[in-house]
Amino acid sequence: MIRLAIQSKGRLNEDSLQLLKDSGIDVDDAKRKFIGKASNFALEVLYLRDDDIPGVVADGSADIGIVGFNEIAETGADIDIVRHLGFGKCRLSLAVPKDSGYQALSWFEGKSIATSYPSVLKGFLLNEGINAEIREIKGSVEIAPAAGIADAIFDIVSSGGTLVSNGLKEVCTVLESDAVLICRKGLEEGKKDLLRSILFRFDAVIESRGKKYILMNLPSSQIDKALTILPSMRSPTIMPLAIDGWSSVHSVVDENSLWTTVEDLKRIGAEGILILDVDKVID
Ligand code: PRT
Ligand code: ZN
Repeated sequence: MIRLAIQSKGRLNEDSLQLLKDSGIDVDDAKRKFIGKASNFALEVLYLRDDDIPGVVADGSADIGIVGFNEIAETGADIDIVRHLGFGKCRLSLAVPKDSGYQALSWFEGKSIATSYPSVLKGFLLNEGINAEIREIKGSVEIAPAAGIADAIFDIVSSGGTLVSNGLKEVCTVLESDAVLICRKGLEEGKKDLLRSILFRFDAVIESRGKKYILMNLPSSQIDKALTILPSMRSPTIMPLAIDGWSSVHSVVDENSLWTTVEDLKRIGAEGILILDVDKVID
């Protein structure tokens, strides 16, 4: 049995549970429970506040955990980062009132900065040689300048909408973050096997995200051109059709470039283009 700590509620809860589900691990979404068990895998799930996850994994109360990289950076917990999971993307940034006349980092000299991430901020200021006062506050950091609590803030930003609606502008990104899978040091062999099995599944799910399977009919004379348009994990699969002079071409493409790829393929004579979801990718 291996014990995984995830956020009980909040921004990472749903995506963490979805990743387990997509990996074929069934756990009950026990919002009000503290501990749950997978019905088809030797896994226990601890539902915790995100702030507590690094410490609980470091002290061995849980073996592995899913938490924002920002929390690891702040707590400095003695754990191993096993994978960046690609969801919960955000950044820790400095922001100032939009009419502050900010031009360069030296603006912060002698100023006060409100944050829930004092440790990351302290490291950054030290590195930049800036003397500023750090005011630690737990929540609603973005109202600090308007409330006269601090001159600026250092906080999590995602879309940036919260900053704008509080009359602030982002001036410096200090740390990029996403959810990470963490592991305690010195995991026993049996648990390492379970972790390897979980990772194998997570990787297949993560690898498939943002990918589409595309298949089409193409005049065989155009295959050389198609090969320059289509990236694939190795190379596209090409099979002759029953009609002479035509081939069926299959490939995996990135969702971001899907439509430009389709347009390019149409231009060289592709027909009957099918686009399918990719469920898992196993290298
Ligand atoms: O209750 P618990 O302590 O577990 O949760 P929490 O309230 O401390 O954390 P929660 O659920 O808000 O966030 C959990 C994790 O999600 C964070 O540690 C980050 O790793 C990640 N994450 C991703 C974010 C955001 N995006 C985000 N936008 N965490 C917080 N925010 C805040 C941001 O500070 C701002 O105030 O959401 C607000 C909206 O952001 P904008 O820029 O989109 O407007
Ligand atoms: Zn928290």
